[in-house]
Amino acid sequence: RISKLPLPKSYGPLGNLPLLKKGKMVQSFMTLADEYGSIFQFRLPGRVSTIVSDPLLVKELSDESLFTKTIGPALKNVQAFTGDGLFTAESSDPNWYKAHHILRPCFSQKAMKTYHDKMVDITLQLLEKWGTLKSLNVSQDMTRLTLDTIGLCGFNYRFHSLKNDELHPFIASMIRGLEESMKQIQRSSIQRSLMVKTKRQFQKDIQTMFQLVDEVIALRRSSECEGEGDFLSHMLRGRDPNTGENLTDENIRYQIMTLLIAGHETTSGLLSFAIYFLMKNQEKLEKAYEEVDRVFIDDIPTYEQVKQLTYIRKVLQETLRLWPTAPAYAVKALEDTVIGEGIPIHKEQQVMILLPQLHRNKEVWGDDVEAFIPERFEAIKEIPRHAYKPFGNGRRACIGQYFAMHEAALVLGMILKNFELIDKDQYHLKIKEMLTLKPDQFVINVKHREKHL
Ligand code: MNH
Repeated sequence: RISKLPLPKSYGPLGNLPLLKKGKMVQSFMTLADEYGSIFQFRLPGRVSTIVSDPLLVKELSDESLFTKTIGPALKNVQAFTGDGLFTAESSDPNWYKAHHILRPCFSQKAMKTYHDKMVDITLQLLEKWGTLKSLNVSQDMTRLTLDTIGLCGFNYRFHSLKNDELHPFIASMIRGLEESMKQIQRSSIQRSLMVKTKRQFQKDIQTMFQLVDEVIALRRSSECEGEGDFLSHMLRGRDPNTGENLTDENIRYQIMTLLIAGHETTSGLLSFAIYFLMKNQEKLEKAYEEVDRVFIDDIPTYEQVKQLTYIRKVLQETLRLWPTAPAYAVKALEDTVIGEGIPIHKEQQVMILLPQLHRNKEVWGDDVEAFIPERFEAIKEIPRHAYKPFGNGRRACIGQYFAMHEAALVLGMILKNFELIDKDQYHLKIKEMLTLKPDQFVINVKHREKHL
């Protein structure tokens, strides 16, 4: 019986902080879980976390009558720019309920049909760009592509970031902002109070992002009819089903920030990791080529054809198993309770679920957990529901999951239909952590494929 949680080596007032490698918090937690087990405690300055990666414990933590999502340390810092938007609102916040109901219709299967042509539009820009480049940075271009896609589908706004060499100011500020939110966790309070310049930059970046959002809203208000049915039109018109209230202007601003950020960073990482895994697993790559050649018969795929990419979908699921791009989430106990075999969790205590480690459980996946095998998802019914949580849990699960999967399958399909992937530098996977995960400095070549008849 585990009743006392393992606590890794502690360093006085710094607690366990020195055990985290700089910029590698998630990967450090994975190493610690290997050593201390699938539940352990971790002391950061001013707080204690419990870190869980055991499927049976996660099953218990997924019971929404006992536990609910809470805003963990990283998301607390992100709140500086996403406020009470969907992602960073507490479940008990009336604004969460309101926005959830107003935005839900934007993410139904049916709504995906209305985004399809716009997603194709942006993907064609990517193909055109890649056709002319000698060497390309995959993660960067995927970030450009997914930002342009969410901008166009959600807000009828064109960032034009694929057309520019420099990163769009919104992305530059967002990347710095997210990185800073993560770094803040790993600083002691003394360090924090000294970093005046960093704080000023953080505020500046937030203002840059707000400015863009305000521009998007102003543009819409000046041209009433554009963007019919997109996220923004729902937010400007939608009402709470219970109270009949609209979203406030301030809340709409936070929702736009939330959807722009949550709606592209994770999908971008997913596409980059998927390309990485396919490039390193020739036999799986051949199967994916076979499927796109069979299903994508024209240059422009239809909505239905994207839905027929069943192998590509498994590639994406397996990619999210190994590197879930939103790698952790936090829940808290609603009342004093006990999990596992007598581990007490007191009311309000936060528990962090560490997804990449949960997804490497050998009892669930077998001994070859590190191997990239999309075929695992053929028998999807056999995978215990709580052993695989790349989109979170319950009411607070990802609202954009269909959006992400449609976009990722479409883009990956179109890339494979057109290009051969060349691992020119024998890329060695290095992961960049900034709230989300992505391959760092992942540079490849592509070559046009001979057209198959
Ligand atoms: Mn998404 C919540 C992962 C794509 C918008 N998302 C979550 C959560 C995970 C997640 C995990 C739960 C976090 C938590 O419990 O704290 N999301 C992903 C992944 C992808 C993704 C792995 C792509 C791959 N997400 C998207 C897209 C959008 C989006 C695309 C929007 C267009 N996600 C959200 C929003 C929430 C969320 C909004 C918060 C939902 C809520 O709490 O009501």
